Amino acid sequence: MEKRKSEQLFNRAQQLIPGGVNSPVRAFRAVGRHPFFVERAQGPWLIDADGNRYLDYVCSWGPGILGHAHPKVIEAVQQACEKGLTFGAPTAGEVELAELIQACVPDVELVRLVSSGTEAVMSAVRVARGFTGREKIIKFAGNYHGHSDGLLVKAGSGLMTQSVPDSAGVPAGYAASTLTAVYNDEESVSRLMEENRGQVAAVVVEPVAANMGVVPPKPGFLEFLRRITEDEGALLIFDEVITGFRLALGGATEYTGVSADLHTFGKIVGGGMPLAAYGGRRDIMSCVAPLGAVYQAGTLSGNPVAVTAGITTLKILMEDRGIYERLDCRAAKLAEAYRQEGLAVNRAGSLLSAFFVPGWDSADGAADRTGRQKEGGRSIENYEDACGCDTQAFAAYFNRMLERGIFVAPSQFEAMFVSDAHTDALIEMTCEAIRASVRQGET
Ligand code: HOZ
Repeated sequence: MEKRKSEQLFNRAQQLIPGGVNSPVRAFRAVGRHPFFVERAQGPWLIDADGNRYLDYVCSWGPGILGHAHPKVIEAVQQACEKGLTFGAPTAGEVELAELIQACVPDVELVRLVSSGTEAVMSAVRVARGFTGREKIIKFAGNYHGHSDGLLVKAGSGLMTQSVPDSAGVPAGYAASTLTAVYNDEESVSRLMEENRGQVAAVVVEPVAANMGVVPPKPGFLEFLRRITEDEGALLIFDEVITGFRLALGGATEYTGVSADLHTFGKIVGGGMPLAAYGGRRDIMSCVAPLGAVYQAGTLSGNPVAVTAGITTLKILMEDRGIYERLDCRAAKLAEAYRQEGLAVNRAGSLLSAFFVPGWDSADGAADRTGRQKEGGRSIENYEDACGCDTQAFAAYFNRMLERGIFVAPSQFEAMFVSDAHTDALIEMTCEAIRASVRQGET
């Protein structure tokens, strides 16, 4: 595999950009190699600066549900660009996107557009605090909600990849208002609620966790969160930056049947451009300025080009309801290939993770939301379980897949994303690569 141009770019990048990358996991440190630099992407393929082609299961960490550079999205974006890139004033597109989000997720009665998932969750938490007049929040170890100060506590994603539970630079006071519970463990939530009665503004959760690898909620867990937040006068925030429009058009609420008070969206909602959103119950969202006293603003919020990409993507998804079945079926085939090779697999729709668990017995089950794990069998249900994975074995597998031209996330703790551009033939090719890569590691 030719690497000269990517290596040269990485050398230059490291002179000026921390670690040579603009987001840590991209540095490939956890898999012991240097990153490739992308030149372009089309459908399921990424092409790097040296002309190598990779079948892409990172999909820009989630937005690429249609594959890269979908012709309809590109055409709409080109037309939008010709009208101007940013106005700092309202546009018809913002209204249309808000209407589409509401049509997909009816719980979202009022919605505000922002520019990143981090901003969406940070703002939703502020709204929850403003609405309830309380300061504390409960989050779950291994859930990742972006990099705002108060949410970088026992976070997943890049913090797990780098084995740092908390970021430096977060004032102790901020972290003190963030209480951490164990994902899928009702008792841990009840205990925190009891110890902090009347002080918890919200429980913020990834309804299907996808930043410690994919970890679906156990049956009844989200229902429990719904009940306990209602009983305690706290709000339930679904961080749907990954799950929104991916698990189903109606996101986690449609997929699990559980409603939240506030939802946050990113990735797919921006169709591959920097756009995110938060919204929910009208009475709660009415706290947001200029209606209410919770301030939140942004020069590029509702950017017209990003809005166009989002509208076009959502319309394609809405017009093709068969897409979710196709994605589910293809992801199931990948999951089965991993399972047959004796790995622990968690899957929810088109999100999946194969975990390299030391001593994993194929008689053990892996969790899916139907509670499919075998009686008495083990499964990856929370942060501690995920932390027990053999990251060296994962790294070796990652490299073997990449050498076969298949790009999965360069970390044990990120999801594998299936897009509509991953045809049945490509899925079959990937299953072959999985079999060969896993077996090669055993010899
Ligand atoms: N935090 C992102 C994955 N969960 C990584 C984003 C990126 O590196 O682009």
